[in-house]
Amino acid sequence: MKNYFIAKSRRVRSTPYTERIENQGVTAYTIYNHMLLPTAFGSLEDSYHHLKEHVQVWDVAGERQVEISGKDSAKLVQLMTCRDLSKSKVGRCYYCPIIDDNAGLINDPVILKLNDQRWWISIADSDVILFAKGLAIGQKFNVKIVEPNVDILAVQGPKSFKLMEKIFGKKILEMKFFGFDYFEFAGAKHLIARSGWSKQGGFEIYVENTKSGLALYDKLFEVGKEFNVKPGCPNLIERIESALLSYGNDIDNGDNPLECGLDKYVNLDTDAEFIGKEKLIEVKKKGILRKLMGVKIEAKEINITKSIDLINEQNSKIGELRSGIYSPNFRKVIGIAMLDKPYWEADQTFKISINDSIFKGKVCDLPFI
Ligand code: THG
Repeated sequence: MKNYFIAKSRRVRSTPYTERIENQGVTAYTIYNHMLLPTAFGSLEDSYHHLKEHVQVWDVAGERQVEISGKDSAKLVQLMTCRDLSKSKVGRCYYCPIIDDNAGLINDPVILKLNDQRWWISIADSDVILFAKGLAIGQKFNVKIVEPNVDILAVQGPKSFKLMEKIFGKKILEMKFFGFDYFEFAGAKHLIARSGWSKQGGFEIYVENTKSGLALYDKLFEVGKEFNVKPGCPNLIERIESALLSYGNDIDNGDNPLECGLDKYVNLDTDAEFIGKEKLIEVKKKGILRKLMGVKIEAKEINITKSIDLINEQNSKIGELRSGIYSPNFRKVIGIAMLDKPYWEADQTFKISINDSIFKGKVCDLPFI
């Protein structure tokens, strides 16, 4: 596959860390929320093995925040998500599908409750701020909606705990998964959460003070030497093996959260008022007609730039592959696919054409085992 350069401009926003990662050898970017998001530092497989064994620092500033504050902020945030946030607590993160009136996914952010009248929606790649502003205007809500200057640094990998402890002290280890708290560094307070887009453990630092954040960036590499720290980024192999969904790739506005296996984050039996509730109740009653599943394919290589049809023995389309990569762990291509009813059962077989060759594959449950 031939590769092309991304032409940088003001519209394709750089991050405060761009200069640093370019000095450290970033080799590929994608665009995420109109911002540069690194996708490779050389070999994906080398980075995958490193992430599973050591610790990496990631520039994920592209995970932008939509800040909603004011008297009606809780109402607006609830209106946007099908997850019941009525019992949500300050100091916690919540993975929340945002849906429209047709129950189509608008985004799948992490929502942070900063206080009763201030929330951060840490978004995947779609313009949630416009949806929020539209709703607030229509509902005449008393809220302020902005994209604050927050640039997340993720510290991921099994040795992230030792590295962060060295810089911030033992207290950082007390945080539970998806909890957050404030920690001081170089004269500034930083919100740090126990979260991140890998399943190797770690933290996300929501940097608001760029000067202190850059000093912290350098400190992480200085102190991290003994833990074999490297610059990294969300790793396609690791995230598919871990079944972390990517909005725009695995799921989009044409899918509802029940089709995407996000049932855990759909609350239809409470008083929570949100857009798309009636539609979701109807979908749940009728039952879904497609389902997001894992697949394993007897191939050594794949490069997905658009969805690829999955075909059964009768040569009918039974679904589409949306993401995929060769997995060193399973020694075959694994991927995330939308399967039509009734072909979504585990062990269902299919054929797929990759680079003009036909390969055999099998449907499996998510997460992969
Ligand atoms: N961190 C932050 N913001 C983000 C992401 C992130 N915004 C964009 C994108 N990632 C949003 N998507 C996800 C998808 C999955 C998870 C987080 C963000 C995730 N899921 C866990 C899981 O699936 O096991 C746990 C969810 C739960 O049980 O609550 O972590 O990575 N700041």
